[in-house]
Amino acid sequence: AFADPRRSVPQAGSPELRLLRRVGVVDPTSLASYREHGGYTALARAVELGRERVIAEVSESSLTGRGGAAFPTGVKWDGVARAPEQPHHLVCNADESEPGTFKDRVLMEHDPFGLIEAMTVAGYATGCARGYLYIRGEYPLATRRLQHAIEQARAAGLLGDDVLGAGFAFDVELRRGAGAYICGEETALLNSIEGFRGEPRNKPPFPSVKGLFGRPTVINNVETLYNVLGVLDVGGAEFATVGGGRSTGSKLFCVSGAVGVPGVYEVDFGTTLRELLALAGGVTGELRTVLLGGAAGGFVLPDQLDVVLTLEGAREIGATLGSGVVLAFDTATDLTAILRRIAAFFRDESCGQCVPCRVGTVRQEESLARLERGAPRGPELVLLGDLARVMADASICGLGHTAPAAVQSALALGLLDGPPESSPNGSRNGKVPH
Ligand code: L3W
Ligand code: SF4
Repeated sequence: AFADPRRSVPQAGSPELRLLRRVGVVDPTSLASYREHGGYTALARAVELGRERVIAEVSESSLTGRGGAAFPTGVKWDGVARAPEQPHHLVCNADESEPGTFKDRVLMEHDPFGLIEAMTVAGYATGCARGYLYIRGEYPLATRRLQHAIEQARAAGLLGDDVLGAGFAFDVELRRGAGAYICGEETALLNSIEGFRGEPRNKPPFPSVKGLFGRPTVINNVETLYNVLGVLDVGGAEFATVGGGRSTGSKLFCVSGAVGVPGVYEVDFGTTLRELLALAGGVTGELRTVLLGGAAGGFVLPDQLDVVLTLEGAREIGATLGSGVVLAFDTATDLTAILRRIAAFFRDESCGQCVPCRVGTVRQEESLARLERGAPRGPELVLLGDLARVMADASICGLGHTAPAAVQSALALGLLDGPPESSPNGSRNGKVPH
């Protein structure tokens, strides 16, 4: 039901820039079908341009990472391409686990060759002979289709020792996760591939300097890599004309909750949240709030629906686009129960390596439970604010940094019972001051 190309509605740019253009159109089990629908033109173009020019095109496109942190892809690729230590490694982070996300699954299940081609382009440009595709264990169909696509590509000389007969080697190895959210954190993922416990490493050094097996490593989200195909098909300059600022190209959003037609929607950066909700069939019932950016994101009020969906626009209202989660809640929703569920999720998924997160996620959930039972708000809000600050300041990784975000956002916007009030630590909409 999610695989409907009509949900791809970018307003500007060439059709080649549509991430969902092959979804529901191409036969995902057939390399011939993929080629009939524009497959492998980007790799051919990459080889024609040469490594440096490919990275220049990606830099010119201003493409940023779609996993949530929006780091410039060109900068990442350039760093690894220039690193003197060998070998270089490529990793695709397909451990899509943020509650409310399912966009990468749609791409991988319905256009698997696209990801293999995009990884090959990335490997070629950055000098990696081996790519690891780390996929969420709960995605069996995507795993089967990708494995099949890898085998087909190998048989056709599109992976292997001499890709396209162009004199470079590249191959892809699939690795399956085992159900831990934390393995989507890039350094925990690297540890998991290496056979160690999935615990995050301290950063820096960033993976581009010291990553998989201690070597320079490019690690990109699935959606980021699909964008590279469009960059090469139309050129970085044209890609950059869609959207603007740090938000170029289109973006996939996973819209769910109190909307008429939940699913994955592709829109240009710059579309408003109101327009996106309308595309998804509109809000069913009376809207209470929208959670933007997932469990690590922030809430948006009904009078903020004209927020422009760009990195910059989201930041203006103290929110984040994260990995593209849009979760609508109507007035019948028990938001305290939702927040407790989010808190329980982070408590479950904390790897336990550092104290602020291991203890903080437990204390946060306990406090929300007391609030739910009607405990006086004042002391609980002070405690929740203190916990948020400590977790943001002293946790090792993004899970601990962002575990209090939704709770702080809800409190700051007065979404829980009681009159609207600011969080006692001065935070606003989930942004914890350092
Ligand atoms: C070289 C530097 N590289 C940063 C690289 C870094 C990483 C990327 C972003 O993600 C997000 C959060 C949530 N030289 C560098 C550098 N890099 N500085 O850029 O890095 P960073 O550390 O800012 O963020 P992060 O920890 O990788 C945090 C989101 O992740 N999140 C959940 C996401 C879930 C999904 C999903 O399920 N599909 O994506 C939870 O926190 O939005 O913004 O590659 O190495 N100087
Ligand atoms: Fe583990 Fe949480 Fe510390 Fe991250 S912040 S390393 S998930 S305990």
